[in-house]
Amino acid sequence: MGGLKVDPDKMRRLLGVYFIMGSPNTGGRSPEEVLREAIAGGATLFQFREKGPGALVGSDKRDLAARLQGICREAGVPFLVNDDVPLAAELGADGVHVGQSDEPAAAIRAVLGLDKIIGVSAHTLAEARQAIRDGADYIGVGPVFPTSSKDDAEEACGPERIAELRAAGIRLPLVAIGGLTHENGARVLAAGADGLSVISAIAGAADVRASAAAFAALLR
Ligand code: TZP
Ligand code: ICP
Ligand code: MG
Repeated sequence: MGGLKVDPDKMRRLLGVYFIMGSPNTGGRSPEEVLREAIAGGATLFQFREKGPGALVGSDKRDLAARLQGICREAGVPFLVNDDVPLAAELGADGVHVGQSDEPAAAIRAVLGLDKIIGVSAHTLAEARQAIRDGADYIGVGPVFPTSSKDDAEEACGPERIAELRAAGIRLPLVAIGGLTHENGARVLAAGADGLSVISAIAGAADVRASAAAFAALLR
């Protein structure tokens, strides 16, 4: 506990190459090794998202999370947990990312503490404004492009949605997600995103390190 809410400029920098992964996303490879490679390539933030076919539960999920948290800690990369606030609290994670069907950010901050990073998925201007009122540190907007990594994903909104949110005055740190590639990432940044949130184009890449590095190059 203690400390201050994360500085927005620092938050924007952290969102740059925001890698998301769970054990179903690695094509059978070791999640620890994939995470190490992604960080070596330039991932700036990590979210543990243990969802989808074959996802671990219970103590298996917690133990994997703890190992990945250790890798992040050694590298100085913040470690966030998707949805599971009790797990984030138990591990002392750096924060959480939650969706529209989860608790509001304000309630989560009351549990986790003022200094934790809380990200909220927003698909519309109204949801973005509500996330800001609730004290979110950043919003995740997407799917920007079609994705096969989330079975209940909404329809792709295109980079236009990000430009719309910026034009409407949303200044909160904002990361784009959904179907991002080395080819389309620049368009998303040009539309006003602070960073690129990626599962399959990094976790499923033949060369994980090179893929993360290619995303990092788009930020410069
Ligand atoms: N939320 C919106 S799209 C998405 C999530 C978790 C999945 C992104 O995965 P990918 O493989 O980068 O499209
Ligand atoms: N955005 C981010 C950053 N993470 C997610 N899991 C999501 C949207 C659904
Ligand atoms: Mg959720």
